[in-house]
Amino acid sequence: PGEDLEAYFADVIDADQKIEPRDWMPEAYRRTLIRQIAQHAHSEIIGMQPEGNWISRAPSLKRKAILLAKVQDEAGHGLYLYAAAETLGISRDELVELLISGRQKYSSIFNYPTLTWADVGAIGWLVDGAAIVNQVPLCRCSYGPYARAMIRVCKEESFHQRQGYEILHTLSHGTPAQKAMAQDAIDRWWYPSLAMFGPPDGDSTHSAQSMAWKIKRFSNDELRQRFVDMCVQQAEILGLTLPDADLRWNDERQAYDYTQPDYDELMRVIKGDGPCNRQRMEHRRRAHDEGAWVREAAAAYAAKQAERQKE
Ligand code: FAQ
Repeated sequence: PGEDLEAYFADVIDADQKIEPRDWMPEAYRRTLIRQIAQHAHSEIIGMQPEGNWISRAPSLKRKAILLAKVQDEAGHGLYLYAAAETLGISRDELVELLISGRQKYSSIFNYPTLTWADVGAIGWLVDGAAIVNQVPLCRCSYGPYARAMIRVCKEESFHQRQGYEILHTLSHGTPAQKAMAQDAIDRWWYPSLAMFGPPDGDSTHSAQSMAWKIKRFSNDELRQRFVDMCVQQAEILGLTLPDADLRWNDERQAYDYTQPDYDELMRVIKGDGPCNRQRMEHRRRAHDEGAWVREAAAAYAAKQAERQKE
């Protein structure tokens, strides 16, 4: 590239302006964004499975309608994100192939099972809560299409988080068995949710470069801390306990001290060896294969329309 182009790119980043699809960008910047946005898109799509598991067993028609809407939102987020990734010069077909062949990842969190209805509440409160903490700064990411997609996604995530919190609040103020079910769900989802923020800063391979490019605005540990600080008070209001005996306010740091998640477990889950990795991938492959006729029909229809326009 010419020096002018590189200087222009650096100036845009420096001035907190946006890089747009037609602008020159370093190849590594493009590759990092494709990796992160694709992983994010795949997470939304795979993330429909754990909650989808409860649509047919939601405890009331109202709960079912809310959950259906939430899972549909996740499909929508996946689509915005695939569209944002496509502006970087990769096709949707390629992205789907990279997921299905296991060459691109999705968030570790979706490899844990949803055992009870309370898990739907815990996912909303903790998993969507963690997603918001991670994604609000991405609204200021240096790549325009990703930043803009995040604004809408975050608004919907806020509703998702509230619905999860409300499920847990209802259970926690219900019968002793319902309260115990809510507590059990929090006990199982707390540490996997902390692990969503990625490895600790010292082991995070991409953070320094991504922060210099203003793709990431805060480090993994900074966001994890922010999430812990947010959850403590919310748990108190719920009347439920976070499963960490060492959780305490640190006056000096003005933040809560807390127990780190098991990062060896995170690495195992990322590498494909979590409780539900195989099941999630099998389901996605089967859904993709079963949808082949829809893609073929849509392509045939588009070809026919294009042919007609020529006439
Ligand atoms: N899971 O150097 P870093 C949602 C990988 S929310 C799997 O720190 P980076 C909403 C990482 O890719 C979930 N892999 O990496 C929802 C890298 O591997 P690579 C999705 C992980 O990128 C709720 C390696 O470890 N949200 O879907 C994880 O700078 C309910 C080294 O790590 C996003 O994707 C992990 N937890 O920081 C939907 C947000 N952590 O690629 C449905 C956007 C790390 O070199 C239902 N992404 N890795 O092979 C990000 O902010 C970043 O990519 C991080 C990781 C923070 C996740």
